[in-house]
Amino acid sequence: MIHSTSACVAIVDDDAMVSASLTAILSREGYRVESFSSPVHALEFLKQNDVDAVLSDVSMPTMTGIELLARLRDMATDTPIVLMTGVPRIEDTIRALELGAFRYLTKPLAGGVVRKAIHEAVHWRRLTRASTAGPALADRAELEEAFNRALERISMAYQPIVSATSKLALGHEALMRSSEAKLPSPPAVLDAAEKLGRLHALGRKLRRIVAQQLTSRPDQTMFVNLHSADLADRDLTDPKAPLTTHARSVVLELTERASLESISSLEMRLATLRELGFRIAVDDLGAGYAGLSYFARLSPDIVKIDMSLTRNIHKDNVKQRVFGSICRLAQDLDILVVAEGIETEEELVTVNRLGADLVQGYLTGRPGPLPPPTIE
Ligand code: G
Ligand code: MN
Repeated sequence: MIHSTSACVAIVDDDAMVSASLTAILSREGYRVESFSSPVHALEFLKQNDVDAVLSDVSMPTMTGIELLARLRDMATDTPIVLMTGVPRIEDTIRALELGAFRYLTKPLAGGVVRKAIHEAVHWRRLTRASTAGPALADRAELEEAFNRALERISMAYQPIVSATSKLALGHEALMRSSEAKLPSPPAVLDAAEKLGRLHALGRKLRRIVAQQLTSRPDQTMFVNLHSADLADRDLTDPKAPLTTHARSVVLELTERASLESISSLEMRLATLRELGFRIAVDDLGAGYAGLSYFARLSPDIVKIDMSLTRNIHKDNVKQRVFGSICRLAQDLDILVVAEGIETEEELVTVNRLGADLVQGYLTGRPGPLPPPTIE
């Protein structure tokens, strides 16, 4: 895919061969690539220039990728960093998560894995920037029309979240679906809402649909994704708002990736939501920006571990150890663990053994209409 205004990616790797092949892969995608064999030089460049994503090796002689990440965080940049390592070590993985590495990839790397990680990193970066740099006026009118149509026709699909042992559905995650041709995917709709400053309108619409569903199905526990901007919407905590009346049946999912809010105000808003009866989940743990420290401070009721950690977990010792550590931490804090993106029996067996309470994924149920109530 060629990006309209091409995004800039910095590659940091002391291995010239790896660097050349990554440069080729990403250049073909239309990215502008700056490559550095020395992390020190990369850091110099990153101090002066704004890049959309950094792809860095972990073990390098002058400075490790983890140190580079720490230095960038000291500079208070939001630039997402994707780390790659040939020798995955548990300490590094945990440190990378703490520092908020965007992804932690294991070499040898398939081109597709790199492309996906960088694409998501750049997309994330653009989303966080969107509020400051709005679209041009002509584009804006067109975008607004498309967004309004999308909003009118939006629907929800429901994916079961099941017990890791009994496989019985204990709840469903409500997932946005768009039938607007110009904004065909949930990220496209979110992106448009963000650019247009219409996030609250979108959030309200989604919550209204879920509330309607709960009115006819009060037996359900519904997991609802919140954009961090929704936390500032008064409708969310309005006792008369449609979803608030069902608060005790609702788990609000806060994505780790999205929130850059100051934790103190975030904590206050979450306390209000809890008083209303909502439960709180941290979504996508392990894939995000803010890392484990964020998760610990929110003390959620539920934590959902991202599919980047569960994919092929049965074959990956480091993933197993990270997953196991998160489960133990969660257990100590009385937090339920949901393993996301479970596609195979092997993954299910492994996450169950490591301590996941609940699982969600194509293996145990695809997103779709809510199944009819079971008659007891
Ligand atoms: O970020 P969040 O966890 O809310 O995203 C859920 C998304 O993941 C949905 O779009 C859903 O369709 C998708 N999804 C759910 N289960 C699986 C799975 O087993 N594999 C993959 N690849 N995607 C999944
Ligand atoms: Mn979710």
